[in-house]
Amino acid sequence: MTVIINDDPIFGTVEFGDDSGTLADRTRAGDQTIHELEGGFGALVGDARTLAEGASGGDDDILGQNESAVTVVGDAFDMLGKTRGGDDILSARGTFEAKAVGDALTMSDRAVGGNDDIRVAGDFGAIAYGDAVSMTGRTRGGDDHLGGVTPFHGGMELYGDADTMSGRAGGGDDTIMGDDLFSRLVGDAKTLSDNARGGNDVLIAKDQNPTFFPAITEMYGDGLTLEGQARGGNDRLVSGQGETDRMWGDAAAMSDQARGGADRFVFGAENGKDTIEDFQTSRDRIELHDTDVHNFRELSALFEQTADGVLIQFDADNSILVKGVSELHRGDFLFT
Ligand SMILES: [Ca+2]
Ligand SMILES: [Ca+2]
Ligand SMILES: [Ca+2]
Ligand SMILES: [Ca+2]
Repeated sequence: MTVIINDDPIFGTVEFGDDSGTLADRTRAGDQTIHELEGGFGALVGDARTLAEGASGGDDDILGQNESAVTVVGDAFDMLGKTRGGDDILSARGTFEAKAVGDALTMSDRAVGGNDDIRVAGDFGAIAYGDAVSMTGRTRGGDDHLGGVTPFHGGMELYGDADTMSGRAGGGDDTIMGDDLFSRLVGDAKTLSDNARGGNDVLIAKDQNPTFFPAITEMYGDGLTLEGQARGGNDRLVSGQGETDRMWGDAAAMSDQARGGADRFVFGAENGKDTIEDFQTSRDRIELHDTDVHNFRELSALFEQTADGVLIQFDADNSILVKGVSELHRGDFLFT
């Protein structure tokens, strides 16, 4: 039994799976299937407006399709106190813009996100967060799977946990798959600050579809920015075939006290023209799978020192630029 309200100040019409108010006192919300294919909804929410005081979200299956913009949320607008999100299956398709949030718009206190499976498709833009837009307090993100498409170059942004993580928020171990066109894949959040901690994530760029424009994928193992004393996780970033990947194992910008993890950068044959932006010798590693190069002696013959770092030039169309390093050693590589 779902509840529809028509007067939400942000979303207009909102459909809630269980309750348009607050669920508390150890209530467990039901497992709903909500499929709205006709549009007219600003937001679909799996369980309630607010989960508080021991409440937990159900395991919902939610699909929202709209001719303008649609937002699909797995559990609630807000999760606070000791609450838990369900393991939801979410799909948002907007003719203009699609947004999906695995658990709640805001998670605070000791809220824990569920393990969600999330797909977004927006012709002019798609964005998804595995757990929340904002995570504060001692919240924990779940282990989510995210993916999607943007047919018209709108750009897709996928965040394993949140937009912002602060306090002692911790990210889950997420798996994030890219698109053919422009994708930004982020293991944890756009910004991690205070004592936030990133999870151990897997980011996979999609192989280039030759009928499309050249694909560009930006991958960040933890965030765009690590502030305060934030810590990154140990992430795995997998290059897509034939496209341009820009890869940061940790973040593009880090404060003096922030620390990254030990990351793996993974490449196969026909990797395209890729860049590793923040390689840390003797901490991170580069894995080469099924390439024509089988050992370090063969590989080092392809090294070229440039002003930006070491360029590994396989051929005219395929290379890896390892920025900011003056030399690379045998121990920096794995061959399989
Ligand atoms: Ca739910
Ligand atoms: Ca989640
Ligand atoms: Ca997550
Ligand atoms: Ca991470």
